[in-house]
Amino acid sequence: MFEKSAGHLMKALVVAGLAMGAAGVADAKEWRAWNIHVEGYPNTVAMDKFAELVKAKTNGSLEITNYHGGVLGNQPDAIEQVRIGALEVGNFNLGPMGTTIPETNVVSLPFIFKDLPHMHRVLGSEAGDVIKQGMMDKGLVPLAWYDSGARSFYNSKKAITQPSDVAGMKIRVMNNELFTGMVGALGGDGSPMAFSEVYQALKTGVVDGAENNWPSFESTGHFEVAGYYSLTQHLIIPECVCISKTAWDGLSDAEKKAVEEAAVESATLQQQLWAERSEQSKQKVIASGVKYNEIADKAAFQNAMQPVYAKYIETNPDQAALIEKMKAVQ
Ligand code: GTR
Repeated sequence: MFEKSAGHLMKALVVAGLAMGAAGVADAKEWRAWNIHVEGYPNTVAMDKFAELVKAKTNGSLEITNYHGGVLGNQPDAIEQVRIGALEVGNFNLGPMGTTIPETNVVSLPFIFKDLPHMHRVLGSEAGDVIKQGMMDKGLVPLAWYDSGARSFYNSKKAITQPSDVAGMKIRVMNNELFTGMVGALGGDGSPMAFSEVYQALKTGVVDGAENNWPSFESTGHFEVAGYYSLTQHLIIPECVCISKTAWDGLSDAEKKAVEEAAVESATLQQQLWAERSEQSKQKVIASGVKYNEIADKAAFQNAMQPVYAKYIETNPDQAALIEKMKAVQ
C-alpha cells in the first residue's frame, strides 16, 4: 500500500516537474539580435558572449539568437526595426542613428573627440545622459558602449595628405547628412550606401573611396580594392548594445539587471578585443601592400569642418551648449 502511494507520488512529482519544465520553456522569451559584422570580429565575439551571459544570468528565461553578418538587413532599417519592436536587439553604430534620433548626432561631428578615451569620458558626462535619453525617447535602450576606433579615408587613387586631395573623389559614407556634408566640405562627393555594397562599389569604380576603422577596412576586404589608407581619424563614433524599449519593458526587474550586467561585461570583452584586432588588421593590410600614411598635422582637415559645425548648429541651436561642454571634457 505504502509502496503504491509512494509510486503515485513519484509519478505525480514527475508529471508536475514536466509541466513546470514545459511551462518554463513556453514562458522563455526569445529575442533576435542584429549585428552587421562577420565571425571573429570583436563585436561578433562580444555579442555571442552577451547572449551566453544573458541566458546564464536569467536561468534561461531569456534567450537571444544573434544574426551576424547583416543577414537581417542594412543598418538604417535595423535601427528602425529595433525602435518599433520588430527586432529586440541591435549592435548599432550611432552614425546612422542621427537621422531619426537627433541627440545622437553630436558624436558624429568630425573631430569632436580627441581619442577613444576622450569619447568614453564624454559618454560618461552629461552629454552621455542627453544622448541616452534621446535614444530612450525614440524606443532604443542603450545598455553598453562598444568601441569602433577612429574612421579614416581610404581610396583607390592616391594618398590623402591634405584636404584638397579629397577634391573630386566620390567617397562612400554612412547614411547621415553630416557625413555627406563632411566629404563635401573637403571638396569631394559623399555618397551614402549600405555597408554590404561598398566592396563592389569600390571594385567597379562606382566610388573612389570610403572611410572606416582598421578592423572594418580589413574584415570587409575593402583593402583589396582600395590601396591607399590615410590616417585622418576624422570620426570616432561609439556603438551600442541597444534593446528595443518594447522588449525591455516586458522584462522583470531581475531580468533587466541580468541583461544590463551581461551587456556591460560583453563591452569589456569587446573593448579588449577591439584594441587587439585594430593592431592585427593594420599589420595585415600593410603586409598586403596597402600604402598607408599618417597625417602629421590634422589642423587643415579640422579647419575645413567649420562649415559642417556652423550648419549643424544653425539647424540645431539647442545643441550648441552641449557641443561646447563635450569639447571641454578633459
Ligand atoms: C563599421 C561599423 C558598422 C557600420 C560600418 C559602416 O565600422 O562597426 O556598424 O556602421 O562601419 O561603415 O557602415
